[in-house]
Amino acid sequence: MTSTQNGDKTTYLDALIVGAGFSGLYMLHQLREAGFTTRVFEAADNVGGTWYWNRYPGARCDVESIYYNYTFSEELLDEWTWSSKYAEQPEILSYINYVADKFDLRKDIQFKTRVQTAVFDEKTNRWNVQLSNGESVSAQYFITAVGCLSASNVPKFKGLENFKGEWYHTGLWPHEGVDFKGKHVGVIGTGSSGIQAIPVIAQKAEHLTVFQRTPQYSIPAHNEANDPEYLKEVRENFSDIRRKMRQSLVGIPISPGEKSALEVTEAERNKTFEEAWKKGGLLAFSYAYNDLTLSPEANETVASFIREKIREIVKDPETAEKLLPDYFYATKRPIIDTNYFETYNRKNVSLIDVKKAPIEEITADGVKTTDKEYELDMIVFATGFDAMTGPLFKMDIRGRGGVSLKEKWENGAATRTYLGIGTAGFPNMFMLTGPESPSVLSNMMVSIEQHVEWVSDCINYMREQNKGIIEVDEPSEIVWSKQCREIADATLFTKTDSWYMGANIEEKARGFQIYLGGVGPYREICDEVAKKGYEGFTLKTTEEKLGI
Ligand code: NA7
Repeated sequence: MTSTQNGDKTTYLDALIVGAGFSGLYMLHQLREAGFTTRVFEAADNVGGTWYWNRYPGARCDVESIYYNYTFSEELLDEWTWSSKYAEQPEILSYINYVADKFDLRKDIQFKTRVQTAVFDEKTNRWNVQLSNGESVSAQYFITAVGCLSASNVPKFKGLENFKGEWYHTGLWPHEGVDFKGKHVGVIGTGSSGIQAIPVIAQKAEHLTVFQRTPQYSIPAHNEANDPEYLKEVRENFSDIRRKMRQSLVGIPISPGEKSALEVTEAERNKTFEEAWKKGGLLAFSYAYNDLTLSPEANETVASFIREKIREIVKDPETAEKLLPDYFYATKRPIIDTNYFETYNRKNVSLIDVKKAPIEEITADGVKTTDKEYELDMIVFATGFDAMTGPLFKMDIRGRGGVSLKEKWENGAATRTYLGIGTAGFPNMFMLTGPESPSVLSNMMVSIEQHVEWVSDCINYMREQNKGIIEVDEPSEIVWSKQCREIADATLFTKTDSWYMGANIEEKARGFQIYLGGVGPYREICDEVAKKGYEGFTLKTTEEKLGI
């Protein structure tokens, strides 16, 4: 469906999509169905996005599988069955491949091809895109479907190049797998990835040394096989479930408790928390009361309950003490695990506190902290991602006047978007689950479908109205970004150093770049904007000049 004009080997498209993860695939499907010439460019050699790269041992989704899939196709919903409550990475990747085949998406995806630069040409009102294979594309619409957690972060440790052993990052895991047998393995990092990988690696390695900077609250996932009767019930009621997911705060059809943690007795609270611990899952604790992420005192009730659980599970009191977190619960991504704290009762596992004795360098033989050197055959970096803006900044995206997105957003210090979808000065560019949308603080599948449908409706509307250019008005993004910050500042989220705040990347500016108002209210705002003819954007025909 692409065409080459004027013998210049440039491919002309209606829409270019970057990334073949969940958002890119659905965007392709929607636009292609509507008759737009569309192509996806993907760096990997297959579909999957984050689920293609994150193949580390124990990788699993922390949103229940029944809510973590596309909902746009009844047929697809009927055809697919998730085997367990929290799907493992290989099963999720099979699902994505199944979707790609079912909707015949691969023919419009170019793999092993990175988008390197994307420059808006003010004369043609099109995006000129350069690819890693030397090809050029001219597209009317430039759509980023790059995910929020795809730019992996290996901290700049001195001496890594001297390490004689093997090293890996959880987010760039080798496809052929890694053999831990007989090895002395070090894991640096105890976020979601580290906490999922550590129990699995511990069972295989000769010895595992965990280098922990910040101890984490983690609660049991209680993963189990999905009961066929339960799945049948879910299928029969899915329209209702989908409606509730869409109207909810985080894309999961559960509402937060209505009471404050401080208005009940300690005994009642402990009973509630005990039930939450038994139930497990992402929201069991944070939704137990309505003020756990708002009030420091309320937060401390849950924090101290989980600390007590850690003390009960971990037999060595010194190790238990090192594992006790002291930040506000849930202000870093809440973590659910399978036997994480229990793993520290194994004889072949040791825990090193690198906040107390920081890592000085990686040596030829292992990791050297200010205390001592640990000899290792292998290092696993579970050190996370340059989140939100990281994947966007990996491309050189330039809008009007040749200004790059990185310059406009001052390397993340002044990120400004309207609805997390567009930004002024970058006409016809749409960001799927971009900064300042609910994104990572929601069930990504709900947010992805909502963004994709909104963007495809918008592009269809443009065609119907004979418009060729859509651009965010600067005042709209000023108001939206301010609103995002105000909502976040009223919570405890901004009081903790986390990747939500950009605090995990040394040179990155701190700032909370997620819309916390909830996916239900957010959807209403986006729908209202569309209903009012895309209020807050300026729409023009390609012949008209856009305001400047
Ligand atoms: P995270 O959650 O960012 O975790 C990274 C971990 O690595 C975390 O424990 C960090 O400690 C640690 N880290 C990062 N840099 C260093 C250095 N320089 N030294 C020691 N330790 C370090 O990434 P994940 O991959 O686990 O999870 C990302 C998301 O994917 C997750 O939240 C889910 O949404 C899915 P810190 O806490 O910064 O002190």
